[in-house]
Amino acid sequence: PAPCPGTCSTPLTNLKTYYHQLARDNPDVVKEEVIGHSVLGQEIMAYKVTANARDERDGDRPAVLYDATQHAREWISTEVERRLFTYMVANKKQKGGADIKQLLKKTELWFIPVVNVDGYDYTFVNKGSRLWRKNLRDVDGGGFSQDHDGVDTNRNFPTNWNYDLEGASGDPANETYHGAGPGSEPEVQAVRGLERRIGFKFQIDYHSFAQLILYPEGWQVETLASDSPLMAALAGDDNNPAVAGFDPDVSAELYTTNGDVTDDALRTYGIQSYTVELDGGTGPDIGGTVDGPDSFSPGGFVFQDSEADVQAEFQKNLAFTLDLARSAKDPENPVSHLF
Ligand code: 0X9
Ligand code: ZN
Repeated sequence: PAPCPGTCSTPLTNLKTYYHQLARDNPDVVKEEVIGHSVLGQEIMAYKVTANARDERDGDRPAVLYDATQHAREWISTEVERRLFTYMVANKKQKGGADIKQLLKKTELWFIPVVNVDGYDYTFVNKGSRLWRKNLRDVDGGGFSQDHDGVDTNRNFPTNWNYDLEGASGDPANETYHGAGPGSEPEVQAVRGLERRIGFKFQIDYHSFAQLILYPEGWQVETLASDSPLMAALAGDDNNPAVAGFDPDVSAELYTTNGDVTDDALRTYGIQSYTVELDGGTGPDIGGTVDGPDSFSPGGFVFQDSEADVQAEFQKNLAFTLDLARSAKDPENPVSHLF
């Protein structure tokens, strides 16, 4: 199928409208921003949630970045991110319990709902594009084709880009094609531009579907031991993980990848950056696909079939999200629901 971002599908437009309306209705705590444009020229959005969002200068308070959907097909990451954002805004006045009111006075929470906007759009075109992962870069200039185009943005970050091509590829046909050069992709530049400008204390980059909490480094097998006891402590251990049922680990333990966002964020900007691999669910695919879900089995990238399941995935992840937000003001003395 041919890509037709911005015209052939509505989910991205609907998502944008959803975030925009919450921003418009809550100008006290939300500021909306365009942080860059995709390969096909679509806007990449970010939302800052903090007290007096529009008067406070960006980055004046300790900040945390939550971003989602580098990989187009990982729809659960988009939906969990949406609910995290909604939760923070909806509870802006809450003093008891999680005390979001106080949290927003002390910290800035930033959300990038969809890093790979073109790719996300593309997964809604039809069955043949539902499992697309990369961006929509026309690598060979001959018109976009699934066979030999697209860059995996999570292999395109400059830190250790092309180091040994472990878990990354120089072949445009490959699912993990790393791009023409370090940071060549505009989606990557948009994320890095925000990282550089704000200087986040923590980051979560949401993916699916391995149920993991991963932390740097992940670029070579020799880095199997983390040099960040703080990140490890916040992630928890196998018996007591920060997200129930997930395995915390150094990311090289999963597999090495040259040029992922977390290694780059830590090494370039000192951001303690996690990959959280959500549970992709096991139910039938509910579509958004033009042809419908009949006899179509996208395996672990299935989108949960009920709002209750998506809500449960969000609920399960909320505590860790809040841990990082609460720890941002003094990372040396982290706050965790685990200890
Ligand atoms: O491969 C990825 O980019 C992530 N997994 S996914 O299945 N969502 O594609 C994990 C990246 C974690 N980083 C390292 N293992 N270095
Ligand atoms: Zn992913």
